[in-house]
Amino acid sequence: FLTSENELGVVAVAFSGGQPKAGVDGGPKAMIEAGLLDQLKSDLGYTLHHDDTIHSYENEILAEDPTIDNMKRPQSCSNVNHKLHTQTYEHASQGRLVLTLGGDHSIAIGSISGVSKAIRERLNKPLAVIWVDAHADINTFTTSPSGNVHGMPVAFLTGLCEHDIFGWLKKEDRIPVDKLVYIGLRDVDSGEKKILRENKIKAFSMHDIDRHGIGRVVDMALEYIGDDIPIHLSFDVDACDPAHAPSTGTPVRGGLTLREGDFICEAVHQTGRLVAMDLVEVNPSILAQDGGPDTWQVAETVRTGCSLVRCALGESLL
Ligand code: 6HN
Ligand code: MN
Ligand code: MN
Ligand code: MN
Repeated sequence: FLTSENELGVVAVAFSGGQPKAGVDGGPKAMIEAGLLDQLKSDLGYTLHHDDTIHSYENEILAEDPTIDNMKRPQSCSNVNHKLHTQTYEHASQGRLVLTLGGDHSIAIGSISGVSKAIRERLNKPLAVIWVDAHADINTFTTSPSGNVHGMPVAFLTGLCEHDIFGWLKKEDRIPVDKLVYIGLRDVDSGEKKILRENKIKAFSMHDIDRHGIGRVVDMALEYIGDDIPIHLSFDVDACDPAHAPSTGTPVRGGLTLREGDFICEAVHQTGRLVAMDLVEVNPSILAQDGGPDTWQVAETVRTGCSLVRCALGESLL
């Protein structure tokens, strides 16, 4: 077994500095208040290792944090991710499954590199990453059209881009490009497409899901990773269609149904090789379609996030 049975480390990361829209730091609180952690405890039988703190990193967004090389708030993003890296590393090196609740997707820089380090030390294996997202989040600071760090985490994690500001991210804690696989892509920048092509990165778009069905796509993704490799599932709620997850910073139409999202999580759970999950980009302050407050749509997004986590942690097992 890759993790000790039913031991779960939880890191709740209230951070929004990787993108410009206020409120995504409220994601963890909303999911926890909706009962997520209680369900994991009482319904799924996990022993939770959580300091009962939603770590607010909003106060670590520095007042003075000028753009460097097209990266917005680079020092704040780096500081927060370095702390998070230490937290996921500590959980994973104890053999716990690690659940990171975001926050914007820039936090995957810390969560994945921390788990990767622990898995290498404990098991002497690389870490595979299944990145479920409408976006590829693989812009370098050079290709990024926005300068938002939440569009760049995969570039830093794979070493396709390096910067002194993320100097704490060590080579040996990176993830190999050939153990990375995407599911759900439908809004990929032209610079990112070039990066995906040139590095032969495995990616299943919504088009592939339409063509083959979600079952076959997930099988192909898991076959690609290989049999005995630990998996980190990084799930951006915007992979799901805005019908199910409208309250997110960068929604894109034509996404996964709730069942397709849940199915991915269930299938990854069934491998028995899930060692960590991120659930990110739930923004309870974003009210869909700019049509004014619609608390139902916010609640729906939170419910979707909670459902994805429960499925990845085994809820659907009969
Ligand atoms: N996310 N590709 C766009 C950018 O700004 O680089 C969007 C990124 C979205 C990031 O959803 O985690
Ligand atoms: Mn915590
Ligand atoms: Mn993302
Ligand atoms: Mn996204």
